[in-house]
Amino acid sequence: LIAMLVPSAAVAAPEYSTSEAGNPFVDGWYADPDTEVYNGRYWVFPTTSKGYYEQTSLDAFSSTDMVNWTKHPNVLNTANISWAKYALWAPAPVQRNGKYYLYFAANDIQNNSQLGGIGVAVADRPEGPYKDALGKPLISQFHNGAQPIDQDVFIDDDGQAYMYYGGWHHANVVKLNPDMTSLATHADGSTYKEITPENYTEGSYMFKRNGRYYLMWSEGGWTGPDYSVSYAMSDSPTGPFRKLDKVLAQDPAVARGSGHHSVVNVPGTDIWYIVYHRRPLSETDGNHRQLAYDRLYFNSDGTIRRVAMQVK
Ligand code: FUB
Repeated sequence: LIAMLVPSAAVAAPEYSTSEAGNPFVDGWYADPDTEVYNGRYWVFPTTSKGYYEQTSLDAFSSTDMVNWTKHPNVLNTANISWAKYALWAPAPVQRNGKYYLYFAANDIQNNSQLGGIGVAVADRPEGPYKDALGKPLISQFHNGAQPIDQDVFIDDDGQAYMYYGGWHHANVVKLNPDMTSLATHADGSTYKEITPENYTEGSYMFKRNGRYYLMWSEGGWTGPDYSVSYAMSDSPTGPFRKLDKVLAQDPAVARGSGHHSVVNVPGTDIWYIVYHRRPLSETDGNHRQLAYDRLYFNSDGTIRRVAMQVK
């Protein structure tokens, strides 16, 4: 794995945190990794996978070579979010105008009838400290059946920012204003546009390659072995999105429950990785999830090849 993922003159360091920084590439139970490259450094922001009442803080990890990782503990904590009493999860980082934004889900409006949903925190540096920008959620209600969780923020080449999100088998796309903390409307005047593809469960993710938009999402139940990732392609960031294939799934020889991923491109190359969580074969606890990544390969027509999960 290491040989594949160091495309240029990355220097191997004498120590690796986890078995030569293969999979899992960091220690500990983590899930839902979202990735960004900030100033030549790879950043991963995952859920601290502990269980609903204990997931009260988020850690981040950074690396210049995706081999040697530095842990940045407690970049965001519910103690600093007035409306977030319980779980904090599925962070989504993005940079704009010199500010670093971290979108997160907090509380569970479905099960606890409490204020919750998708919030946004902002910092001057990738490692934080991140501060709640609004003092309330950005989205706190179900719209089109979508639970306000599992967001991903994507900024298109024309500068328009979109947020893809949704649990409970429904996905929406909303436009963000340039301030990144308020919602804009679509051309038809609506705010929440449903884009739910076939078999969608949660974990939406958007990226662009060669002018084509790729919507990806997780299927199945996240506590089960068959959690997996599928994708669609479109010429527009708002779809329509038709499922093309399942590209990441359990492998009884490697791991189960592989899903809730993100995609990272090595800048200046056509090298791509899928960064995701998976459950070791020896584990059945839903929260025993670890961070892994593997190469993401494309066919000449732009379609994605199925991922071969590496043991390490
Ligand atoms: O980590 C909590 C939940 O697990 C996420 O919201 C889902 O996407 C699943 O990965």
